[in-house]
Amino acid sequence: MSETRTGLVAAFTLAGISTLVPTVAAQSGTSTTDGLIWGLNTELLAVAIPITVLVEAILIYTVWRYRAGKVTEALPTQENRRLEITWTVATAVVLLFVGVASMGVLAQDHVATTGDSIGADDDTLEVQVVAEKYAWTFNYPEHNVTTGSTLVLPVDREVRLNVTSKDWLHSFHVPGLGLKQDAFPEQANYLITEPTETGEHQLYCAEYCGAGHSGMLGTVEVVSQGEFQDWLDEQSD
Ligand SMILES: [Cu+2]
Repeated sequence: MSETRTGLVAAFTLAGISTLVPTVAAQSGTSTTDGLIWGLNTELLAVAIPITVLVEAILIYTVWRYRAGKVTEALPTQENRRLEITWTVATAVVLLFVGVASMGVLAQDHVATTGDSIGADDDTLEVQVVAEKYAWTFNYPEHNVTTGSTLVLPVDREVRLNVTSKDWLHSFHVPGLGLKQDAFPEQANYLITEPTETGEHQLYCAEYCGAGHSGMLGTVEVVSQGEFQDWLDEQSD
């Protein structure tokens, strides 16, 4: 009995230590969207890693404890109602946590925006993202500026991207900022985010759209607010 107890204590200790790992690895992200997604990832890992370690520890302990030569005959499992209730409730708690944590992130404007819902306020920068075979065009309607291939965004300011297409299905995908949205003809799909770090990110088309699909690339440049203003001024000259 004391051997079993020692094994369980060891398993729980390992599980406890492993929860520290994802906490240390947590990161704030390059945009509010990216931060929310990575935050959820970290939370889920904090639950998944201890469970993995616990199951592996019990498995290894069982293999060692009941190895050949020590116990000669396998015995049928006895009914244990308390144990069955425990693992049913524990599983339910874990699934509930995963569900609630995921919904908490998915329900946010900065992760999933549907239709023309939108919590965009007056200070939000509007950009129209137009996809066509095989290029991207960005239009800043408030500033009368239109550019191709490079989307320039100011840091620490909310931006609302109105993603659409001129011909058929494409998808606006910037993994570095945690952004992805389908582009459909005659339909506006929105993305709301706020870049929190300056830097350059690769833009991909993530919906197979024809022979030039693999070359349908672009760049997203996140610059300081001052640089953004200078860039806008340059464009309208
Ligand atoms: Cu495309």
